[in-house]
Amino acid sequence: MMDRNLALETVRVTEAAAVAAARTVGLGDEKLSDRAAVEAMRAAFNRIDMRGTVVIGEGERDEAPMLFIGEKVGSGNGPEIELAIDPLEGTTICAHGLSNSISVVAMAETGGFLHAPDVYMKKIAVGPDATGAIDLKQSWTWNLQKIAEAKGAKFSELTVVTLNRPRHDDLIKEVRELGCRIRLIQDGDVSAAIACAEPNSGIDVLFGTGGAPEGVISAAALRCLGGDFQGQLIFKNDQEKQRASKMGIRNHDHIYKINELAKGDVMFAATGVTSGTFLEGVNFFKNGCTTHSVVMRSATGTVRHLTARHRFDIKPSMWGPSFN
Ligand code: FBP
Repeated sequence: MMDRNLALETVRVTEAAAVAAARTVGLGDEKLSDRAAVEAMRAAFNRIDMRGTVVIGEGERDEAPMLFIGEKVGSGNGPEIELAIDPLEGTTICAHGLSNSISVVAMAETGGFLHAPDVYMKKIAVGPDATGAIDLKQSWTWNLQKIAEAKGAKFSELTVVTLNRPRHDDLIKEVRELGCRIRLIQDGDVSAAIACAEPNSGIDVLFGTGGAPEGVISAAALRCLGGDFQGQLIFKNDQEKQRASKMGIRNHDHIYKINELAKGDVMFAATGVTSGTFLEGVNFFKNGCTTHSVVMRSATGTVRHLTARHRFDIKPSMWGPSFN
C-alpha cells in the first residue's frame, strides 16, 4: 500500500499549480494558463520524495515539453508511483474566468492506471448511491432507469450533466424526453464526474464523451469517493487506433469498468483554480492567497478538505513562474 502521507505531500503540487494558473484567470490566454500550471507543478513535484512516472500527462514526449507521458518526476528517492495529472483541467474556463477549473494529481502503484491515449472517451459517472447501476453497453434511458431505481428517485428528480457539444444532441434530446433535468457545461468533465458523488451538488450522473485522460482521472477520484464510472475509448481514425495499440491497448471497443481504469490503492489531490461545485478557487490578497483543496484515498475513503493561506513575502516560490 502507498504511504498515506504521500497524498498530503502531493497537495502542495496541486496548490502550486493552481496558484500559478489563478494568476492568469480571465486573461484570455489559454496557452499561458496551461504553461503557468505545468511549470509550477513540474517544479513542485521535484520537492517531493517519490520516484514518479507520468502515465497520464500533458501529451506524448515529442509534443509536450514538460510532464509528458513517461517523464520521471519527484526527487528520485522514495516510493515508485504512477501519476495521472492534469495541471489545469479546464484551460478555457480559467482563461475566460469561468467556474470549475481545477488542478489535479492522481496516484497509484505501478500498473494502477490505464495508459489511455489522448483520444475521446464515452463516459458514465455516478455517486455511491448508484454504484453498480450503470452499464455503458446499454442506452442512456436504460441507465437513467437503473439510476432512478437505485436512488429511489423519479426521472424529474434526476439531473444529468454533459458537455455542451453538438456530438451530444441526441443524448440531450433523449434525456429531456424522459423528463430528467440536464445541466450543460462548457468544459471540465472531471469536476462534473466528482460532483456526482457530492450529495449537495445537485448532480446525479455524468453522461457523454470527453477526454480519455480526464476519464482515467475521474475514475481515480470516484474510486476514492465510492462512486462508479465506466468508459469506452472513441477513435476518430485509424491513426488514433494505432496510437492506442502502441500504448498497449488491444481491444479498441472494450468498455472499461472503474477498476480497470484506476486499480488498487489510489490517492487523489485537487486544488480549485476558479470556484465551482466542488472546490472554491484561489483568492488573492496582499502578498498572499488562499487555496482550497481536497485529498482522498481509496484505501480508507477519507476525504480531507484543506484550506491553506500562502505568504508570497515569506515563500516567493509560491507565486509561481515568471511569464516573461
Ligand atoms: P482541457 O483542460 O485540456 O482544455 O480540457 C477541458 C475539457 O473540457 C475536459 O474536461 C473534457 O474532457 C474535454 O475538454 C472535452 O473535449 P472537447 O473540448 O474536445 O469536447
